[in-house]
Amino acid sequence: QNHHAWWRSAAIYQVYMRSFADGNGDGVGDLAGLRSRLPYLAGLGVDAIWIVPWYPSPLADGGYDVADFRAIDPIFGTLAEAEKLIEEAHASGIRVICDIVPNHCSDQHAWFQRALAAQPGSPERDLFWFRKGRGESGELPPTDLQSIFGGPAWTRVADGEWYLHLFAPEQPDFNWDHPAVREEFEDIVRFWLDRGIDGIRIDSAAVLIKDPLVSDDYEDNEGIHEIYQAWRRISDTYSPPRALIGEVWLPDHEAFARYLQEGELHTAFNFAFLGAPWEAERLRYEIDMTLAVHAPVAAPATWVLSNHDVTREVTRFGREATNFAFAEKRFHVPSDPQLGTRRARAAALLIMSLPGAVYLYQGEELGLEEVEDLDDELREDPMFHRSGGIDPGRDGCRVPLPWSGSAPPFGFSPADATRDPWLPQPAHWAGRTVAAQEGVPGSFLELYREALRIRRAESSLGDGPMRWLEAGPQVLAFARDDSFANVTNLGSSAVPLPPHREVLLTSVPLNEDGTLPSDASAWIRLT
Ligand code: ISL
Repeated sequence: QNHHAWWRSAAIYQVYMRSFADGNGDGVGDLAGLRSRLPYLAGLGVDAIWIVPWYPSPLADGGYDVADFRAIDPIFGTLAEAEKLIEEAHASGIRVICDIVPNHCSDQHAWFQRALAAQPGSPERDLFWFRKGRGESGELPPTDLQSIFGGPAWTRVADGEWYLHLFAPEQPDFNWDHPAVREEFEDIVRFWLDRGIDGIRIDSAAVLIKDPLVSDDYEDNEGIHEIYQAWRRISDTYSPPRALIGEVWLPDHEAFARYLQEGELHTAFNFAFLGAPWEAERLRYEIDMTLAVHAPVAAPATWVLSNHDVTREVTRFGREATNFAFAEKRFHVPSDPQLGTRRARAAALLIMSLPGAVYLYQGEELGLEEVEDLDDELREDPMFHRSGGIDPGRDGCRVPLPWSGSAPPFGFSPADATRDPWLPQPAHWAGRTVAAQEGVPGSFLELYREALRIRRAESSLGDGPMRWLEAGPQVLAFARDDSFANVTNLGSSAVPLPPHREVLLTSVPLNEDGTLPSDASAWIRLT
């Protein structure tokens, strides 16, 4: 590992392009919109953007159903525009990460269409997982495996065979035992690196290898590491070096760390804070565990408060009892937006001062909450549809961003737009727009901007050591070097700050007596 590589300390901003900015007025975010907002991102102070899949796709899973891995969906623009974006982002000092989805493709992908047209047992079908069903006439799926989005993981085709899909039926799984699949993806990796991409986010990275007839266990199987070792050999031939970032969602820490060993991925998302309640002891445990997992493989830790798959943190932290990004989606629990906002601000200062890289999800910097009252007819997520509506799905964190103005589309689309935003924005977002927060002291946006500015200026922030400081039971306090410390108070009463020379930034104003209020965080210069 290169100890000064940019991804070890970066603040990486996730762009959910459909909902970021709409340049052509069709109600869907696009490359033109993103390009026009690069000055905003540069002003925010992020080091890189990660763009979720931008490939041609029927959007059965928001673009994670890819029909062609070497092109751009016309709804977003063209390949030439993507290349322009990369160039312009680089000129603004922003690196670009694209999202590769190796586990599956769209059912509209040419390979799957050819497999459907071919005979059972044909080489075309061997690129996927086609199998005969059980029962007298094969009317039962080959196994009882359930898909991650709910319902059977097998779907039957016209000639009676079944194919495997760990996610939606529109997302057939590739057969990674087949050399043609491996070669194809190595070529796709080269294709994007050749276009100047600085890093690749690898979707569902741990589930590629499986033998569904033998076992229901598709996570972290034998042979998975060779795939990424081969990708690493490819990325190592590029200069400057490119980052391989895994979405490695595994409960077993040692198994997780194996993806980060020498010669494999550079870094992976740490989702520990997505499932952790707002509770000091638990967060301290997650922090210690995260650092302990990364240390032996010399990989940078990463911190994530939200992404396009989970309930937004303002809503999560506004719930007294839990902060379970997934469970609470199924069992609606009321949320106090004031409390959630306060805690989300403190959480932001916490993660931005911990060792390693941070991933920020668009809208997080505006303090947006989950939109929970979307009409069922508007919900697109297969998680909602496949669960029969029991799970509201992930649309509520994917609502188009409010940029300016007092009414929808809040500058998301141009004034002469022909369509409304693809998901409706709440009217009260008038107070959350970029324009409403820009330059307003104490706004959510200005807190993020100032935190990112200090993060860049302070050499002890980002990757590097930390040490815990003595603090009360509901308080997390740690120093990054002899001069910088963070104190986060998760308790219900105010606490004194340790001796300090200067207060650099606080999530809410300190009390008059200089103490740190409850649910607040402070960055201080130690004496
Ligand atoms: O398995 C899970 C929960 O039980 C999830 O963690 C799942 O593996 C993970 O969310 C994968 O997510 C990624 O791939 C999906 C896509 O829908 C998501 O948006 C993406 O982030 C399928 O491509």
